[in-house]
Amino acid sequence: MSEKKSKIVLIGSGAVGSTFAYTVLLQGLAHELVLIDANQDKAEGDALDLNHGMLLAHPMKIHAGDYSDCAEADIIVLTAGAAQKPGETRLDLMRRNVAIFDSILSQVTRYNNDGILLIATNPVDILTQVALKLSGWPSNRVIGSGTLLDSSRFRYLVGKRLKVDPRSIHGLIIGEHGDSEVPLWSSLQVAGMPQNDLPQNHPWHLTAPDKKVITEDTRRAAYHIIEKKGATYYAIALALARICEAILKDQRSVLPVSHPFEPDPDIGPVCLGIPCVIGRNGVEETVPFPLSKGERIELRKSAQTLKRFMDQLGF
Ligand code: 6V0
Repeated sequence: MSEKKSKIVLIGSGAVGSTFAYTVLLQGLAHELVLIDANQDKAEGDALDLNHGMLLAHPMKIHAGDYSDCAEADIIVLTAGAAQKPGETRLDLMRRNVAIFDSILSQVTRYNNDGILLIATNPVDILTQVALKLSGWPSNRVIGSGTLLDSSRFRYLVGKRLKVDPRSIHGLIIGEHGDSEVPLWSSLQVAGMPQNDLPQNHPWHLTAPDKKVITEDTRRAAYHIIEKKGATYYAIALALARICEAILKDQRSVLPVSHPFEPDPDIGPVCLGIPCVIGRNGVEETVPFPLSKGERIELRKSAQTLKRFMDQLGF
């Protein structure tokens, strides 16, 4: 029996999209990768450039295409978006990105109705919810990159402070990918040891000021990078590739992605970063997670922030 060939379609071959495409090639993640962009020359140029490195990385089929190539795609990754214009409000930018998603998704759903949508375009939680509604696809198959990148930044910063490999640190950021995100200090573990249980004289103990600095540095990470080089793309590209890997290899990895969650019946379900089991069907399960009283309040606020934007957008 021949193995089913895996296919990823990328829509938006800008800084994030083309770096993701390069990551897919380096990791040999799929049999076929199709690049679509409103700027067709950019998609074609990227495809050529990537093809010229193929024999030095992984053999796979990479080409620029159009929406008919979405047929039979396992994953359709959306990194297309408008850049903020000078003086433009966050809400106006959101409205333009909603309009872009509307036109893209009406095309995608003409050719594919059983793939998985993976959204990275910002504001990612809002656009995941918009994509869920516009596509009409079930929520297990519409995934936002959520707080995977933020959690990776968080673990990196905790590891740096403790001088420990971040892979030995388990910790999550949940909620909005953005200013209201919530670090779960109450469940942080270092080498399997709950951080909160460590005595003050333990080398891995974190003080309240340490936590404040790490929280702030995690929240401000994107701003710092954008101040220095105008955009962030390497780490988000790796985060997107990690989600694709979990899906295509049916790994059932627990990753904090954007998925509908109801922290309070008064707010109702909103898409935000929560830990989910990711496998061949996308979100296979959501994972119940413990919260301290303070974290519960912060998560509620984060959900409220997102709900307000959804209401303003009329969704
Ligand atoms: P970019 O380099 O401007 O690329 C955007 C691309 O989208 C361009 O190539 C455009 O031509 C293309 N595009 C625009 N409209 C359309 C359309 N209708 N159809 C097809 N293609 C279109 O931006 P960059 O790659 O830096 O960022 C892309 C998005 O990712 C932005 O919304 C960022 O804010 C967001 N990010 C999300 C992150 C996350 O953690 N979720 C992290 C970093 C960036």
